[in-house]
Amino acid sequence: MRNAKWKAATRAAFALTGVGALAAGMAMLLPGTASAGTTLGASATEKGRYFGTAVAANRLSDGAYTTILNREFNSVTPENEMKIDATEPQQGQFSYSSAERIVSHARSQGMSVRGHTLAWHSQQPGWMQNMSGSALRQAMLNHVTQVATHFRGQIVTWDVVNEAFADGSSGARRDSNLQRTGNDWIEAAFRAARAADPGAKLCYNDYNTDNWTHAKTQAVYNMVRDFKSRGVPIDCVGFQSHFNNDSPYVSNYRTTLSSFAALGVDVQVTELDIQGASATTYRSVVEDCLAVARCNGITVWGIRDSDSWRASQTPLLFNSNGSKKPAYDAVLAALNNGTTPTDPPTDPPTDPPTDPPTTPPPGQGGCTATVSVNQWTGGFVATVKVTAGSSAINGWTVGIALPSGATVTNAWNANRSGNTGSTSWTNVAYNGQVGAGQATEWGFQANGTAGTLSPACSAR
Ligand code: 9MR
Repeated sequence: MRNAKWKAATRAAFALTGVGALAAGMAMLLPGTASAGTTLGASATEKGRYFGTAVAANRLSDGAYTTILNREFNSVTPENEMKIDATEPQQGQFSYSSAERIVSHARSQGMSVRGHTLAWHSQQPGWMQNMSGSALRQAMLNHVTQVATHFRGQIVTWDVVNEAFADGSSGARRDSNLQRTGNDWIEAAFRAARAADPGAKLCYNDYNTDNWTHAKTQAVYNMVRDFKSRGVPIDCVGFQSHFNNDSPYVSNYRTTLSSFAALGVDVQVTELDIQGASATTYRSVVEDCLAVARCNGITVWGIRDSDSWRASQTPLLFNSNGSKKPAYDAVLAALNNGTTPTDPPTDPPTDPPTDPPTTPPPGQGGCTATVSVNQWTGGFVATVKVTAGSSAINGWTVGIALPSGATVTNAWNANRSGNTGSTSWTNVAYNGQVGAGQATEWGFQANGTAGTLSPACSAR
């Protein structure tokens, strides 16, 4: 339901985005015309994603800024205007004018809006900083309810809770006045947000959660897994992805995104900036997102370097004078070159075949399936990896015998037949074609105990 709405919103955003996107959209419909977009938003839309930026309300009067914004982006995140200090400066007195300037600009341009953020230890107004215990818990829940209700229907995704885990090796929650109200403050915030705006996707958002081996990443992963197993309403995880020399991009970023996605949540790159704006690193981030079917979109944290919270690191896609940097070209090329997750291209491939003539026909090299299980008391998530053998495959079927008592409750990136006993799984439209030696991942969640699962793969 939310996914359908999301896609409709994305399509609407595409249809309404500025002139460049419209031109690209029309080009896409003309037979025989290359479908590569010419703006970040149009190209991302062709891949079923959005491309967004943080926006500051006080910059909307800068014509150079809005020209780039309207041309290139189809999603916006208010950089500061929806934070607690901005929206409830005095307890019980709500102030939405700056946020609404951004929302109405976005609406006039057909852009979607990510709401940021309903509950956070930082940028609290003075009255909240001074609160504790059940009074603070109540005030926090009231804030979530009021703000999410006010914007109901206008926000595609909310960052419900921001930055609740500690840095370093502890894997612990960050100490804060909110955390001291009880460990369940995060799930309470998510429940309040769902009740207030049932149509919005609800995200947990954090930084330094990019490296799969880091304790903080694992701690957030464990929380999301726990939330999914207990029915806490969480739909997505935001990876801020502020990359710099102290916290660099790492090649296991894709593993991080896909591992979270395998829990049954969407993943989004929410505040991307890269110290020095390496074109190679920007390209890698885009490729990693495109490689994960549930990576919905990418938001950069500002438009021009001069708009950045870290301007001296020149971390963005546009120079301070508004010109495109090499990183911009790399991002656009990566978006245009990427594989399409939902609508496989129908044009014949233009690259000459690279397989040697001795390669067996599709499917004859077979496939293998391996499964990794995350088990908790009463349920588990199984992540299944299908790897093509010595030739490319056009489709796959995996049989998995579940032990008695195990019942599948939901699945992603595969079609299912049966949810107990002998289950059979086949590819969906976008992940049946797998190159020789390449792999694709899908998964399911189930009640009960997995035991040892022995998947059997057959290829077409
Ligand atoms: O970019 C924001 C900057 O203008 C503010 O001064 C700062 C105050 O905390 O917040 C910045 O945005 C942060 C975001 O809300 C959460 N993740 C880290 C971002 C950069 O600090």
